[in-house]
Amino acid sequence: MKKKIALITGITGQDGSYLARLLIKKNYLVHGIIRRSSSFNTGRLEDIYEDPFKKNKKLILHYGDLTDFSSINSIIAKIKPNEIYNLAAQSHVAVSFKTPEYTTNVNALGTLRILESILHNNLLNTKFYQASTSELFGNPEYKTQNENTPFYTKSPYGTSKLFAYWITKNYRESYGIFASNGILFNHESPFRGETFVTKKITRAISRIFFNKQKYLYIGNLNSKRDWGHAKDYVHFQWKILQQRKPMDVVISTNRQFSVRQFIEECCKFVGWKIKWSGRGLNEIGKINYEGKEKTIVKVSKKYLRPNELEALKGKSIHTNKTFKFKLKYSFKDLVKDMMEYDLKHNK
Ligand code: NAP
Ligand code: F7E
Repeated sequence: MKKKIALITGITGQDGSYLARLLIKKNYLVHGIIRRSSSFNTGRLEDIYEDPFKKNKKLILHYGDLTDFSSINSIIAKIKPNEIYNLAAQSHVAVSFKTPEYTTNVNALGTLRILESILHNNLLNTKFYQASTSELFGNPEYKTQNENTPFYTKSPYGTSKLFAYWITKNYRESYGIFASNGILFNHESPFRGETFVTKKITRAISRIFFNKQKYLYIGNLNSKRDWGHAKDYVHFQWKILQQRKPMDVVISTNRQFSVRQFIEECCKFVGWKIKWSGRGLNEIGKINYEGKEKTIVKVSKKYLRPNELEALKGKSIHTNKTFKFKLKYSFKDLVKDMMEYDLKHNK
């Protein structure tokens, strides 16, 4: 049987690397778009990376950039994918306040460029997945969020993804493209970028444990998120494109924890109990270390955002019901997986 062909934008990122593994396992021929960078950016793909001269490859990488229509269009025209997963993005919310125009170009116009390319090449049977986000929500009146919750974005990142959400829907309704939005809540893993809060914490606690770092400098300790595991969530990305009809769907764990609780859980993992004192920017976290109190967490205004999305909690009904896939990782399992990896790699 002919192999299905998938194209993943953002294949070098956290989700892209897990999704590529999953699709290879499912016998797809996977193509990925990578950006030119001054050093290798394929670190997350190491175990599936294949020599470009090898025959019968399962993974083929192409240079391209979401800000450059000609690169995107020529790749799509050449490989004619059955499924496109648009995971590429300037995905950091705090950074989007510093680079709003670039963030919009990649996340909003980049999505439009792919949809236009599908149309131009008359690939109306190609299925399209858009990596939408819980950052579309944000009105504190709604304590939990699902597909019916009104959007209220609070950052250039969120607003760029709002455009991408709607343009995906517009092209579905206008041209009949099988185009779906996966509205995914935060998902993490050992492969999470080092400047996102979970990875920053697991890495810092591991390094403090090995006396390689003194403090974890952190922003809003009270911010709450619904954290899942990326390995679980890429299954949904694939499942969403395997449905009979395109859809816009929320994926979440329906549980919520604060940044403070995440730190406490990581400390617990290495046998430390953290005690908090002070308030606001003066708040610190101490542990008992060889009979003495030792400060390991300090709050820094550097990590506060111009506009914060204080709390997110999903109310997904689809994970088990529609997709028949049970989440394998709980909050504790996620912390364990990330801490084990960082303790091993920071020793
Ligand atoms: P990530 O680790 O930051 O990966 C982003 C990917 O996009 C990387 O491969 C990056 O390449 C690539 N990229 C960035 N700018 C690009 C450009 N101009 N042209 C081509 N590629 C570009 O993000 P992630 O956590 O895997 O998330 C995947 C997608 O889901 C993103 O769209 C994100 O916004 C969205 N999302 C994520 C979450 C989450 O909690 N993780 C939740 C909801 C939605 P480099 O490796 O070269 O930087
Ligand atoms: O922040 C707070 C911060 O940067 C989580 C992206 O994948 O998920 C991600 O966006 C919370 C925020 O993720 C620090 O203020 C405190 O309230 O890990 P984060 P995010 O902003 O939720 C969504 C769903 C996406 O779509 C995005 O692509 O933690 N926080 N102190 C901090 N955050 C960071 N980064 N660093 C801190 O020191």
